[in-house]
Amino acid sequence: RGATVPEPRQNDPDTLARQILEKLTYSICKHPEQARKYDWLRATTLVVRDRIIDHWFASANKTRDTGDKRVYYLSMEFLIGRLLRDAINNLQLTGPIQEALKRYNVDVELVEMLEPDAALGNGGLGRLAACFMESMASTGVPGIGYGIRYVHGFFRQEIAEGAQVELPETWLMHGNPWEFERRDSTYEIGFGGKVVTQSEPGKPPRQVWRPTERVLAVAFDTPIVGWRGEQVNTLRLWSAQAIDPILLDAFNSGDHIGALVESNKAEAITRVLYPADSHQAGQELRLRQEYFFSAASLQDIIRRHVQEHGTLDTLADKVAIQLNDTHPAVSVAELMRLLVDVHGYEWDRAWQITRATFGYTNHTLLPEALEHWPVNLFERLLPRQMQIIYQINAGIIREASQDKGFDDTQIAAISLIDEGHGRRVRMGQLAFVGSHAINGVSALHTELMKQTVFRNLHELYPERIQNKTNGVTPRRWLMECNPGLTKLLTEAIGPAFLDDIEKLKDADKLADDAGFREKFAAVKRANKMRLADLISDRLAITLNPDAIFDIQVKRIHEYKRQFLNIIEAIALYNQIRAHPERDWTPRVKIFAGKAAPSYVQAKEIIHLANDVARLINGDPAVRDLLKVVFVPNYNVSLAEIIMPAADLSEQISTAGLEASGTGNMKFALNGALTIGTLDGANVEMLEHLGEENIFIFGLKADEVAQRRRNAHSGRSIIERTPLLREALDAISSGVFAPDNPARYHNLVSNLYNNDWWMICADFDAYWKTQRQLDVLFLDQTAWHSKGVHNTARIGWFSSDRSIREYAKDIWQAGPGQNA
Ligand code: 26Q
Repeated sequence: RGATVPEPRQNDPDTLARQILEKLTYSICKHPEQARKYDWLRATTLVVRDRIIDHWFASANKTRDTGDKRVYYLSMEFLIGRLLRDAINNLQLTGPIQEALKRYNVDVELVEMLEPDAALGNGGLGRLAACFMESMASTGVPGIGYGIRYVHGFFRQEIAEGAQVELPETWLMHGNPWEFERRDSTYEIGFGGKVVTQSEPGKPPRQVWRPTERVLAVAFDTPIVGWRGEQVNTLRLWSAQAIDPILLDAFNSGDHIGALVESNKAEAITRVLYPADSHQAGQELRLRQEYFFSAASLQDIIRRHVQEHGTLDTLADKVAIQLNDTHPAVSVAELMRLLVDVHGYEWDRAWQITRATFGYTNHTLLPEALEHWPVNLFERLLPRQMQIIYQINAGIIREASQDKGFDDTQIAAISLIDEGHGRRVRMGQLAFVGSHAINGVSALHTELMKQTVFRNLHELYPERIQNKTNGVTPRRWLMECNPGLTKLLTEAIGPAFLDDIEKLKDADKLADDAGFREKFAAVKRANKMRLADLISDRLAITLNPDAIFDIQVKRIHEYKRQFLNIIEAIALYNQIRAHPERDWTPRVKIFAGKAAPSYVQAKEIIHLANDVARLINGDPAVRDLLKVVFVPNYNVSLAEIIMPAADLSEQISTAGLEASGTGNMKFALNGALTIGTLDGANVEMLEHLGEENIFIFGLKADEVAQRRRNAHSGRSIIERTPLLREALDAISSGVFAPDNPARYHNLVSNLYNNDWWMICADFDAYWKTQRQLDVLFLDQTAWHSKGVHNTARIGWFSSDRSIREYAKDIWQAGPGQNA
């Protein structure tokens, strides 16, 4: 094959500059004099892309030739962000590209910033999938991501008079140079219709699904380059297309609109990402999306496997499929259908192959977020898959009652059908029983899975649940977003940490080195200035770069308790006004995050943050001592500017509710200290960082559960906590919302009557810990020393480590795993 591959490309600035000019001229048709920044982005991307393609072919060929096991990561969401800087960094082209563009007087950073974010995800789950794709490529795991090519990604957020406004996102507007349409990987996906039994003489009868509706799934491939460019994996996203773009009969008979109805309906499947991450809406379109991409991916996997191995007997030896939450869980039923109905496997053998192939990762315990579909909707859309689910269920129930002696209550708990709420298919149970390994995303979360949602299934299959604590990729979340710190670390401990991030440990001793600490502080200050400039440009708010940058950025949710943070800001504001003579540590409270459009309380919290910001920032009495900022439209690219600029990271969810969190890891990697609850991965961060380097407060998960059982309410706490009472009184009084003084009545009365999220219960501990941090910040030596310890000790929370654990314990794939 060697002869057919072009010469490897040179990476010196001269060559790069020449090729960029060539792309600008012949691919974009622009003269350098007329070229806009956007044209330079495109030209640069194409030059970088050429270099990726060589490695992409090589990676694909290698896996095919060696017959190594492949990992398929099925996810409704991939929250990628921008790709150019990631690709340049991983190909080691940062210097040369910068140099090449400088010859045309073009600043590479300004060019990179024009790339739209690929925002094909809501938050943590989607961003984890993106980190995992990068880490699979970086650790040499042949991994293919399967997802949906949404035309409109996660909505753009604007703030109008303090309230969130959702606007459509249009990332594909200028085309997408990273994707390759693959018309030769197109599959038909069916919906609806009926199941018929086919009998041929001498053969057992077969079930055949006859769908009434068919759409095409067309593949679009994006290369994912690993660190040092060696391995390039594929992210394959499916786009829906009508089989007949127009119904000519209808069109010719004058029904011009009717002729397009079908194609619109087909293409609607991949039109938009659902922007809710905590509520299952139960909408038909969502189920269509889930089945559409699951069915397309399985056909693709099976075609490739049969092409290479000639039989599906070996599927589980050569293929691992990971289900990113329950969103692709219908895959379990679909693979059974393909094996039994299409490929003629006997049921038990098919079930064995299926279970050996799938793994399932759970990301939430919130009951309102667990997917369960009405049986009648399921039956109408996917009649054969529904039958298969009943049959799987019968087998599991038989096993539970015969082998394990489960009683009726236990059976009801493990059943794939929830009989209590108008008959629903429980996708969590389906994913569980169809997988050989089920994992949670932090040690605490995995324990709670065993005790709560999957208690009975865990009893039935005690070996199946394991923990895989999340991680983040250090390339994007240190090297690319914080070049200043990366350079400083490289000078201080050498470059070994670039290939093995746990070597950051070598910097641990530098916490006591005054010279290093000063440089560390200078990098932090420069990053804070950069964020302050952004905030000044976008919001016309001037920040004091010597204040504590206290930052909470994440989806807006009651359980994440942005409300607690805002209440603390108000209490602090009241105290500064009451005691102006005290030695207050200046603080900037920064918030960012999006609320699901239908989540009323979350939107009220955004509104409150903005209302409070307006009042406090406009009060000359506090001046530089306290500022509150809500930065609109939080996304991956904004996170890349925010993470390096934080002094203090807020990870304050009600204990037991945040499955893991990953922002917590990004902040710590960039040297911020954490104030947080014993929740999700914070628990393990405490173990790695040491208790003197992280600030833990509040109720623990079992205490929260206990209080909830005992009908805890906030009233008595509020009555005996003046700081809290005064802050809540201020909110209720309407001072923050003069245009609508009643705006926050509900938010506050919920605290008095219920305090479900333990905001009152945790307020005092939170306040005290914040004041402790105030004092610590005045001792910059102590503060930065802890900051250095955070960066040095957080390396374990790399997604490389997570991926190696999945590869070894769940997939049996990747380096060292292929016998
Ligand atoms: C389900 C049904 C219908 C519509 C939408 C959904 C849906 C979509 C997205 C449900 C949940 C999500 C996203 C969940 C999520 O992001 N969970 C986060 O996952 C992170 C990675 O494991 C964890 O770090 C976070 O703790 C967890 O909240």
